[in-house]
Amino acid sequence: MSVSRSVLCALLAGALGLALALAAPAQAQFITSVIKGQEEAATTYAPEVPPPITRAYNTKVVVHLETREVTARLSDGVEYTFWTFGGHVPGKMIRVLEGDLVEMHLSNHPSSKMPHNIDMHAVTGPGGGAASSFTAPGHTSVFSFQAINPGLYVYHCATAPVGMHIANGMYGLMLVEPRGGMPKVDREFYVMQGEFYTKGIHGAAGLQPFDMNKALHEDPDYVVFNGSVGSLVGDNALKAKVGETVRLYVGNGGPNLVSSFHVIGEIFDTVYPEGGFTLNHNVQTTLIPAGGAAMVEIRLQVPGTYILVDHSIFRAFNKGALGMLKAEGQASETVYSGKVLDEVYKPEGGAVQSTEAAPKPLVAKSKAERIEFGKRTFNQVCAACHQQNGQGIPGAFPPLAGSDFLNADKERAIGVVINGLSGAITVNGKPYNSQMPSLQLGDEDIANVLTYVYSQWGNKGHEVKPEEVAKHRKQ
Ligand code: HEC
Ligand SMILES: [Cu+2]
Repeated sequence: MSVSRSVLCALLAGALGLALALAAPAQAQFITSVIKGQEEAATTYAPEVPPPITRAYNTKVVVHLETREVTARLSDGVEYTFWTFGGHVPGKMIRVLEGDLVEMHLSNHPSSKMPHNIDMHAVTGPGGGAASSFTAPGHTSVFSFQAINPGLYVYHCATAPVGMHIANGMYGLMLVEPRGGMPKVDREFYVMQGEFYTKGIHGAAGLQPFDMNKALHEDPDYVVFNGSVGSLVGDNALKAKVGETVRLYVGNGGPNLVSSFHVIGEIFDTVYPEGGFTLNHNVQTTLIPAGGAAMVEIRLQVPGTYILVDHSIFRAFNKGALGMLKAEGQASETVYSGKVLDEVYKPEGGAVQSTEAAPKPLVAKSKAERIEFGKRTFNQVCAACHQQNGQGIPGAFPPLAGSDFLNADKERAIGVVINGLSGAITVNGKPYNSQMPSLQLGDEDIANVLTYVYSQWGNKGHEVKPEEVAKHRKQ
């Protein structure tokens, strides 16, 4: 009994050793691979995908990305100030080869109000590069990494408040192509989902500011592909021919929602779930997590218009997560016999009903209670930028702790929290020239949060009453 067991153990150990020996060389090969020469990365705006890499060696790939804050169309009649990598949402797609040395140059355009950085999920290293790429407006940061693991990876900004930078559109995809290349297909497209949280409801016209509260509640007004409603609809539809194979590189920037990615009228012949290389076949809908990606492949057999959706279906028909893939060519009546209608498809946008009721504010009965309620609001809303200890972040967010600016003028402080603040200011002798958004807080909340702030960190201890906030609004 004990003999046969030890024989079995020896056999197992031998088999394991053999497996390890077989696996080891391939691993070792690319990590220590020689880097030959240097080239500029091929990058593309969605829905274009950079061409397949045909090199049979590793090189240093130089990637230039520029962060820019731009006001552009979110939907018909609706504008939004996007924070972007490369001026568009999603950011430019980057394609490198497994084992390449990637040298990232991140430039923040001088017109930016905010510092930005980049967390690349393809990076093996702390913060995915974020710690090495914090970049003030008008500066460039450089860092490099080896693309060790093949796959499809999200990159995004990770500057505080991280959620706000992502919610404003700071994400894109990087493909680390496996050695030997991806299998050949006829067409490749780049599609990335993301949500937007606006002060007005879906369809409300004009320039819409970011709404922090809706973002906290994960309740977006817009869920879109490639940065705007209709970016892949009508004339902008993806186009292919019957008989062709199509691969979609699909990312999800979030910041909050998981996508149930589906193409109406098609079945994914192959899915690379989560952007890795365990293949799945014959899939109807694939989950793409926030901050994740997948490759899906379709062979087009029947002409017509196929609709890309997030199958959390109100998002598709009421919030914008709808695109089109048009296939032209010969009908195949065996595969599909019905009449195929190809007409302009009008999503229901604009007519969304809202029954949003304003939440009841916390009404404080004493100064102590006001401070207690204000602390909650501070931690939920203000701490993302000014930090929980009120110290702020040098060069980006001014301190509230011992702030001469705050303590000098209570009326002005009320105005800052009601309206937000932009332009050059000096706090405790240090210059700031950035932007605080209007946070859409009610009178009670503002009174509470400012009373809390004044009660902390050596500040002057003023109480701010809701009546004072209301009075200030009327001025
Ligand atoms: C998204 C980031 C952000 C959030 C959230 C935010 N602020 Fe600010 N705040 C800023 C920035 C940036 C400035 C400086 C603006 C400038 O340079 O003109 C600022 C300036 C201020 C100032 C004046 C300067 C000073 O240090 O005294 C006050 C007061 C202030 N904020 C209070 C608040 C309060 C209270 C909250 C929460 C209700 C809040 N802020 C939330 C970014 C933010
Ligand atoms: Cu950013």
